[in-house]
Amino acid sequence: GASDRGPDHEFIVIGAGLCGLYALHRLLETGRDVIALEAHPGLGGTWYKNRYPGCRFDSESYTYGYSFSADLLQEWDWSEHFAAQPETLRYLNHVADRFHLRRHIRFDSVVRSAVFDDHTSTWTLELGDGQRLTCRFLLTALGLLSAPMKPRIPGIQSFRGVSFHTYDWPEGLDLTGKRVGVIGTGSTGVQIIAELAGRVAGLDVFQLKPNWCAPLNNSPIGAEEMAHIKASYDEIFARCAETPGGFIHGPDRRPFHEVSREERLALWERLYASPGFGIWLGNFRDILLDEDANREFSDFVAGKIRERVHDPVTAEKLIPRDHGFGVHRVPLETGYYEAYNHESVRLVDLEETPIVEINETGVATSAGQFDLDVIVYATGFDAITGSYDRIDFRGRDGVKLRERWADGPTTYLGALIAGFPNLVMLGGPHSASVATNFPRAIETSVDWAAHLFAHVTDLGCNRLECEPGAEKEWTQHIQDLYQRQLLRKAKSWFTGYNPNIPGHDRTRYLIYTGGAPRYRRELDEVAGDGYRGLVFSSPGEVPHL
Ligand code: NA7
Repeated sequence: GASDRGPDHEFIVIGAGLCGLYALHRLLETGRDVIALEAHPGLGGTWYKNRYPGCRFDSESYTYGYSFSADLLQEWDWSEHFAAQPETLRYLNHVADRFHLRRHIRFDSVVRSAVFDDHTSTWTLELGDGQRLTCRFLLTALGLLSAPMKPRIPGIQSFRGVSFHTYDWPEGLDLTGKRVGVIGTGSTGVQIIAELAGRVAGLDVFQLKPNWCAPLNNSPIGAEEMAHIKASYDEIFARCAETPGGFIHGPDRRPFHEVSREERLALWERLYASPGFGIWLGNFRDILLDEDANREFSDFVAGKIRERVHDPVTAEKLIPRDHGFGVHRVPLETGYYEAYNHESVRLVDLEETPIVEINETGVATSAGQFDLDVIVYATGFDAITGSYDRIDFRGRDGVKLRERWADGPTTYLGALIAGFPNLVMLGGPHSASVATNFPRAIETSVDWAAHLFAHVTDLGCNRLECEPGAEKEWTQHIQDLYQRQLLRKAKSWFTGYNPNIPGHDRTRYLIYTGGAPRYRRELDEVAGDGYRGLVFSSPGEVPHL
């Protein structure tokens, strides 16, 4: 625990990805004593770990950079509208160097446990190597998709070839001449499949269920266009601030049924040919709320799939039947559907012919054996709460967070947890960072937390926590917000569904679905109300809640 001299640090941030880096910068800027602990040998989180071929943004590059520094915006050039992973990782390293963050990051530091001491109001962290560190305030920037999940398939250990989860793509792996199997067709699988098709000896895609994908329509950014973007950053960020998703794409709020079929089709053709998430987030709002509107648009996209995939049987298998467009995260693609026109690419429909086992030489389905040199598990993550479950968080009275959250997260504002004083989640469950343009949302969360800490200091306090009633109300609010949306029925990581985790086979309310502007308003109102629902206390006193 903390000694008489107080904790080792005033603040510890867990994670040095996009969110942790900004939190570090923001606290250092105001003269705080802070370090970040990063599990991996390098910074960048998602962009450090995901190195699979084809990995790139679905956010416009120039809406993904940090907005806090005008100088940074003016000096950084993006090479493409949707930059590939190496460029984003370079960007984050540039930011770390530019703002002298690196020396405040401790790499290779996996946090195993975090235990709150009620008497000293401090947190004690235990690292993978057994080292202990104490801090007054603990900030979590753990990432939304940082706990990879391999499938539970019999015999998975017996495969003699190379196999790995997409999160752990081996460096320097050469796939030339190899027979590759990809299991999983979410955003990650879709990017990999499109990239590898025709470049390997054989590509077998093992599809549990298809997703609705749409064209990314990426293109390079030339010098002139970059200059124009730099001159427009104020408008770009103002636009992102007003849309629910934090993108430049905002919904068309005209009632769907009042717009003629002709006009709808014209809009859809335009969106299908336009870059980025416009087709999802710049479409009629009703498509995500109304079954009929959703069906009509889904039929439109199904028509596109049929046009792009030559073999009609394969095309039908690629069209989702169990959910409509946009209720899952929409993978954006470049040539994904055309991948299936290559002779060397086979689609294995696991609903029709399930996997029986993985054996020494490949994957056995009920239709027979698929011999492979490499198996890629593109099977996703224990999303949003998985990274929290991997750390043994203990709050007041030894309460375990894992147990508190067994049926789904409970939070206040997606930032605080009752019974876990001095812990502030940045971009955690129930915040708007999930399912929106992540950097825009985490700037909101980090800025709000920074103001909160300034408030604590002004009060001369060293402890903050939220009232259980406030947490209860917010958690209910999260559930209520889901009810308006078609995505409430989705079986994807948006609703905490995961076929590989026992018990995650029903809806868990993980994300704030009220849109980023409303989320920001709710945070601002709480702050303006003297931090309604929060209790502050001074050294020596323990509040009674
Ligand atoms: P996702 O979107 O969770 O996709 C995982 C995929 O793996 C999805 O197609 C799953 O099918 C499939 N899956 C999961 N378990 C299995 C098993 N056991 N057998 C076969 N197939 C399986 O993860 P991604 O990495 O693609 O994307 C994550 C996010 O990263 C993405 O949304 C972006 O925001 C960035 P299912 O859908 O369950 O039928």
